[in-house]
Amino acid sequence: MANSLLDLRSDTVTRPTQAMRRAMAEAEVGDDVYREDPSVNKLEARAAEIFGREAALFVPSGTMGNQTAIKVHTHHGQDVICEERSHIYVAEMGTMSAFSGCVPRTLRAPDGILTWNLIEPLVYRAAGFRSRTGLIELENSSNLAGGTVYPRVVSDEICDRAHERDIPVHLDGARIFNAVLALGCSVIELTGKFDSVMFCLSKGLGAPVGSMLVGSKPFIDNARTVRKMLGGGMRQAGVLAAAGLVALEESPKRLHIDHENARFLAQGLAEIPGIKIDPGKVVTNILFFDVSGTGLSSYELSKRLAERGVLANGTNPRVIRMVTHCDVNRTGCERALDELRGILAVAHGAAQA
Ligand code: TLP
Repeated sequence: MANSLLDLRSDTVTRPTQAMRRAMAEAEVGDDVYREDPSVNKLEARAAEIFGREAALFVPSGTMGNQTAIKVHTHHGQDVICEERSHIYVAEMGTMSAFSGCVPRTLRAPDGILTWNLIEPLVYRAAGFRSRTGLIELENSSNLAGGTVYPRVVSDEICDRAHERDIPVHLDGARIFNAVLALGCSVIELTGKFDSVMFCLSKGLGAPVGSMLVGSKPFIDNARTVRKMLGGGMRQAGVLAAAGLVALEESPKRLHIDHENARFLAQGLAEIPGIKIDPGKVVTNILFFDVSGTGLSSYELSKRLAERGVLANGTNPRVIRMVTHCDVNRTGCERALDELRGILAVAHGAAQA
């Protein structure tokens, strides 16, 4: 990997494996809008089985999966309670308002992990005075809070209390297999109480395209209609589903490598003067670190890293995010740390001269 580009910007950058490419080339296909694509049908059946649900739906992206779920669960004018760093609020282009007519009711939780105690004061179900709570949304792992995870008791309690009030709960499980690994439980144990779950075949699982929505049969029937409204009826999508099936069966087995590499990076970063990170908080494949003590902004540091072939995004002027994935190995992580040390040595040398 010495001279090649090392891409730590996201786990969305992975390239399909040989097995995925072979499966894509050989995929049986049909028109999925007629529900005649055998590869899509197989993927949906398998996803439903793994999540212990009645049905599943293949969607082009995590964003479409989340926004489809919001549309199915809510009515115009309702609130969606979510954490202030949640992807549905920060990075889905205001679609919950533009498409579903909902108001994001956000709050900040330590490490991005909401609890029922934090949520309860925001819940409003009576008619007449305020917009009503239409949906609660959790994200596990919580991307922009640093890949943190919801302990099962916490998310179970939120679902139970919400259901007592007839409020549905949607899970953005873009990286649910990372969360499951970090928590040491099964997918069904961790997600069983949610009304709907979105998870990504791309990202950590390495498929080139695609996400899944899982839930009850009536929910998925409605979601299929909404997916078409959004232009997500994909016809011969079996070429993509075939890669997704390989990702679903094979990739969860190797995610521990990404978690180990993220921890290794975090420990190395913590030893670099001027960089702040708590390696103890890095439990999945995402890490954020504060570079303000280095004398360089995150953007300047990212730029200098890129000049040395290491890509990592500044998320605000002080903070850089790195994400490990199947196209990054331990040597790559060592290289990222070496390049960072080299850049800072040059910068500090220049400052002293
Ligand atoms: N996350 C991307 C960016 O959009 C921030 C990334 O690089 O991490 N939910 C979560 C928790 C996500 O992190 C993402 C993508 C999505 C949903 C959306 O998935 P896509 O990109 O498939 O629409």
